[in-house]
Amino acid sequence: MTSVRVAASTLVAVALLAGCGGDDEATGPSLVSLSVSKNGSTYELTAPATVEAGLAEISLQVDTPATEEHEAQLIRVEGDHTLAEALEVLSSDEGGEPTPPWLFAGGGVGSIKGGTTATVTQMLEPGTYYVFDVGEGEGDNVPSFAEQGATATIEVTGEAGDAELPGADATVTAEDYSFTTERLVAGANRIRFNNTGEERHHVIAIPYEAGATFEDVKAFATSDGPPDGPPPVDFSRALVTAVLEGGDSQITELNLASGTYALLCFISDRAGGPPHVAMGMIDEVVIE
Ligand SMILES: [Cu+2]
Repeated sequence: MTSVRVAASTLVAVALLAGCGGDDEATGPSLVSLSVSKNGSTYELTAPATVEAGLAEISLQVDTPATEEHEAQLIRVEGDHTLAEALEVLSSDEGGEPTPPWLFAGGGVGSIKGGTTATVTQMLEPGTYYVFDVGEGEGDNVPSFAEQGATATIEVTGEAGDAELPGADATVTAEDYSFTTERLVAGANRIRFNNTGEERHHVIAIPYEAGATFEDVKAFATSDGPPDGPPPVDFSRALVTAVLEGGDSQITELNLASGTYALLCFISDRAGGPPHVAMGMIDEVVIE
């Protein structure tokens, strides 16, 4: 009882300090809590049914074995397109087909290991969003976790306003078709990931294996046939952000070790075609 009364009086004090109980400025970003869990042989993704438009802090909690990697990619749709339609587009995307004009990447939380959580901060425009765990288990041609049930729908309501993203320590900028980075260091980097291009991009950061060169990594990442020899990068330590449309940004975290990383994008143009890595969207960054 005491804590409830303290909380209530704190709210009154905050409202008085804000000068106006209904002031939007005092409410801060919308908190969007997502979680993925394993339910027998299927997966479940929970999300709030509605969220206020504007600045949003989106967190993902993954309650699965640590050997699995999960993510929460937001997809915004225009018009009356169902979750099943959007999922079908995403599930067949590997062929590099054109993206329908009603489907947009909406950010979200990139890949994280089971038993961990991650948070991003970004703007949410009003509209219908579907959340898909586009990760998948080991093996070829396995269904994504989204195809095994890890999906949700969020209606974003109201006006987006013009709030600014909070500050970050470092930046990673994707354009068509390259990356630039500023101030990345060993350890936990709170980064601003900017997509200043026209196309959709994400960033995948993968550490080099000892002795690997940029030429080795480039040859491996762009080879058509099966690569010969062991990979020059350590996929088990890959870091993956969510996909953003051109012009969008989000604040996220990259936990880097010292060493050399390849930065890659595997998304294709809206018009279809090869993944961007095959168009030269691969760079390296040395972390100290
Ligand atoms: Cu790209």
